[in-house]
Amino acid sequence: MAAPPVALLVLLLPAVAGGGAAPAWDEAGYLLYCPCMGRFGNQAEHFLGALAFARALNRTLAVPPWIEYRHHRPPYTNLHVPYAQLFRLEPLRRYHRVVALEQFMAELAPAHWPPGRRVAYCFEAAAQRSADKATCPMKDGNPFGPFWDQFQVDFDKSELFKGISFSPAYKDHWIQRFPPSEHPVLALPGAPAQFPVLEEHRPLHKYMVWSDEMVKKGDSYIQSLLVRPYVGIHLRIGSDWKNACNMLKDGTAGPHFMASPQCVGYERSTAAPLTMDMCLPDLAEIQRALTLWVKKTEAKSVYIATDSEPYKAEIEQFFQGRVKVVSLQPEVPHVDLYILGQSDHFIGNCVSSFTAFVKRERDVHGKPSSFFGMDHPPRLRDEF
Ligand SMILES: Nc1nc2c(ncn2[C@@H]2O[C@H](COP(=O)(O)OP(=O)(O)OP(=O)(O)O)[C@@H](O)[C@H]2O)c(=O)[nH]1
Ligand SMILES: *[C@@H]1O[C@H](CO)[C@@H](O)[C@H](O)[C@H]1NC(C)=O
Repeated sequence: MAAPPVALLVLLLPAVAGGGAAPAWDEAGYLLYCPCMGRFGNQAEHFLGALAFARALNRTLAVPPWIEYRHHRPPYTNLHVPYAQLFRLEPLRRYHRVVALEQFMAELAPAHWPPGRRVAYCFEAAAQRSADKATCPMKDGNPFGPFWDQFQVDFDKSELFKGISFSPAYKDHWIQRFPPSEHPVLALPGAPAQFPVLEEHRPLHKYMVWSDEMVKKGDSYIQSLLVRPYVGIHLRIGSDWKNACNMLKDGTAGPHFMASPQCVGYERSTAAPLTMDMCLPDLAEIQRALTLWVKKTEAKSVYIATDSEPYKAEIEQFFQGRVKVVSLQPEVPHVDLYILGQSDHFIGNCVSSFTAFVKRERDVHGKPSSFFGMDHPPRLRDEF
């Protein structure tokens, strides 16, 4: 290939290097946080809450990378995966102003949030654990330390608060307590959000749009492996999950346990009971639900996503070879999420936030879902 003229190179280079000039500084301030709780499903729920909180405070959200715990295979450490590798940033801007944390650090922090002026904000109760009882635990332990270290961030000072929560109802308190003129960058040790995601924030999932790369990868798997219509199932049945579900046995957990409001309902007083079949479906329940939905949808194939064994042979046996059964067990869990999201019917695990991601995505697109142990979940506030 002939070398491009120098003039063209000059025009192209800044664009290739990541968007040209630094974005303008937002006088309304920024919100930074570490997605330091849980794995992908948990981080995604926190992300939606944080997005809503940033908008309530009218601060630009610095969108953090996802934290992936890769301790059993290379690189044997935490990976920080830029948001834009999995999802597009642009659709988020239809809801609120965002900047990737990587871009914030590279292009805005040097002038506006330099070392020496980095303030941490946390609950008084969180600072109680520190030696002087007044320092926010921003970098204590994993994943907190490595998260900020990837950007060479140390905190110089702490601002403590109490008596307020991240609920949208406290928005005016936050603005009065920390006006952006004096507190331009609000950096928090964790997400300013609840887990599980509030019902009113579920619709924000529509702004989480898969990146072109993910769509391409996911669609090519669907085309080459599956025959439509297909039923997607999420088998969350690994040993850590078995232990968690055992807490249901003594009845102390109640109907709200991890992501379960998505199927039992958000209102505690009217919540449906949470059964063992919902948390840890056995082979009999998997057969029952799958046979029902394969028949109803006249499915030609079944896709199994799992954290453990896929029971492929057993499931093939249910249908005596009349249905194609596929389990990819991909390197990255997002491929499973994508394929489940695109299925003609989805059967999930009510307690799992991994399932919850798929359920929300399908709800905002009007696609049908059910759960093991519950064939007809109630409608949630997703259609605004
Ligand atoms: N590839 C793949 N990974 C899964 C599947 N189910 C669970 N995992 C892995 O296990 C993790 C579970 O953590 P979360 O995503 O936070 O979801 P959760 O089911 O609520 O589980 P906890 O966080 O352990 O309570 C996922 O992020 C995946 O890494 C699956 O079907 N396929
Ligand atoms: C919110 O922030 C934007 C961007 O800085 C600003 O233009 C707008 O006036 C702010 N809105 C309110 C209500 O303060």
